[in-house]
Amino acid sequence: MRVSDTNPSELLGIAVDAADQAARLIRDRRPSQLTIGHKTTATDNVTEMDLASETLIREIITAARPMDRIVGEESSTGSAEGVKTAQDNERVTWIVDPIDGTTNYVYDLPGYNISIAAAVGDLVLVGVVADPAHDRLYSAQLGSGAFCNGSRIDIAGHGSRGHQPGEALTLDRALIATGFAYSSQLRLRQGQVVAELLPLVRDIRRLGAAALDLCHVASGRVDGYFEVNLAPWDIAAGALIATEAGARVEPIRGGPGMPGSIVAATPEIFEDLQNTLAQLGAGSVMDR
Ligand code: LIP
Repeated sequence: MRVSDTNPSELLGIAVDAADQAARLIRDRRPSQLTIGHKTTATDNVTEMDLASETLIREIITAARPMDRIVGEESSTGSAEGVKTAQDNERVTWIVDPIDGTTNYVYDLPGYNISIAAAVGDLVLVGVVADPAHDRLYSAQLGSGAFCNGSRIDIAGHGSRGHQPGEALTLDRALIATGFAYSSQLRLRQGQVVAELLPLVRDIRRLGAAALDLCHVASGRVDGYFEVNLAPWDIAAGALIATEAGARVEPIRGGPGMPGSIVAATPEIFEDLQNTLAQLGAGSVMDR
């Protein structure tokens, strides 16, 4: 299948519908007592609402496009390898995180979200992230810009929310988001990197959901974001939204390719952040 054989607007419509319905489901039908299971570690949780959300999203996509492939975090094909195998050039592959930020969801904190992307081969054509706690729906189509609730988001236009118009943004004034893996060994090394970064920036945020961290870069709610050891469904949609909003998005220098590592930032501070992370060895924490 060639990218030109697809209709990205159709894919975007399906992704928006699925994300919107799943957002209502997990927000409005949250049981008073969740059933909490665990995956890679005792704190890597999955709830019945992760599963219900993925089932609903699959039904909506399959009803509209029965021939497409779907890889979801909670399904049997939900592994980074599964995504790679599915991502061939013959069909559209949907990359779904039915609840990104499950820990936030378990604790009833805002920041959980639904992330849906559609790709042909390695090329992500559309991305949608729904943030039910704030009634925000972020969306992007490759080459057509990024939007939040239908309004264009553009870093060059809105800049950073923490700075006056015209004021230069430097790394020491930048608010940087990051996230931590579930493995305690890796968290120790990630914490060491953050300890060294903290005095060099305005402050650090750990908001708990990679897809939304990328949307926050897109909308100027943070100035930059980095993380390692993510999965394709954590970043597929958000990386497109951030890029289409004018952010720079790359693997961390010296680290593995995306989704093994990612740094996203407003262009004003991107190089500085990337160089600083490289000096701190942020991309290679998995090798140490
Ligand atoms: C989570 C991310 C979070 C990251 C965690 C995890 P989940 O996804 O969005 O930001 O730090 O390691 O990958 O498990 O909630 O879907």
